[in-house]
Amino acid sequence: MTAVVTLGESLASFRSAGPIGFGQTLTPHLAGAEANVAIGLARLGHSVSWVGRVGADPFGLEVLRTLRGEGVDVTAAVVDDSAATGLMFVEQRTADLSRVHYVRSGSAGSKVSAQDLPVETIRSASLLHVTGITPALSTEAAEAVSSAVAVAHEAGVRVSLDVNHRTRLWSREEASPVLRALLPRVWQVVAGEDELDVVADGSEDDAVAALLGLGVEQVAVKRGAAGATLHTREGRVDADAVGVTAVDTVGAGDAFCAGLLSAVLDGAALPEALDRAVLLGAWAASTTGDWTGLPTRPELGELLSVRPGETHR
Ligand code: KDG
Repeated sequence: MTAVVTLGESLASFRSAGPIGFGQTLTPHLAGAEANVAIGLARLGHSVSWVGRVGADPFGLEVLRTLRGEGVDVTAAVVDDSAATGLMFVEQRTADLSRVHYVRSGSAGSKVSAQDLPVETIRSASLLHVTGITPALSTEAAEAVSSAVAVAHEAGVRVSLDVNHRTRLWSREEASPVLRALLPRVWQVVAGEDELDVVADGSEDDAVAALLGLGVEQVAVKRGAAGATLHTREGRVDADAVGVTAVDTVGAGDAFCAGLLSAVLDGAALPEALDRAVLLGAWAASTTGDWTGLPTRPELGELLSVRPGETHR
């Protein structure tokens, strides 16, 4: 039985080692916030299904092959021969500045619709995980998310929403009403401290109080190298970030979600759940690629005892 269902767009991402230019090398990878979370969960031994559309092109087939290879169920995924798989380019402009360029308008992934949902799989899952990226892609994609959330909520399945505000896809003003409409059916909100205002107003305490007042049960706030906080009606739990050498922070937020959801599935207490979330974030930030360096279950704790430059023999 599938423990977690996630819904979104998976893309082919092309990464540069420096400024993008003709004659430079780009390395292809699988990207997409929901796919990253799915792989993080699968590596920790959880059963997870990814739902979405890819184009009938080499990138779409490679997306499905990679997800399958990582142990993610893609039986509900649709290969759409009327549109291309979405692309993104991650340009390492300087050592400290990465820029994302999307070629995804009208992509197969943006055409995901409520008709694509594996309703019975969602109803029998423990969790549904969605992000604020998918509703930005198209009206049909926004309806697919809202319908999946309704199906899950009605069946008593906990809904996790990562705000994941992508300014290159939509403004705060556009995102706010769409994501806020989902909140009464959402069990967990995950947000960076700079994007909490997309879903609630005021200071962090005010925003959290408003979310809990709507029926949200837990709110995770990510602060990058400054750690994270998990708020519930019982109060707050804080965790420091795990001290690592950050080489690539893209995907760290998705890894954080995977860690949190994994701990929830294991029935862990809140402090342990938050610790696992920041630990997974550290694995992602200290390895290259959105998800390539994420740990298997036996590797999970290894990062906690590592000193810079260490070799385990
Ligand atoms: O969270 C990492 C994502 O940004 C990346 O994999 C692609 O989903 C993505 C997006 O839309 O930015």
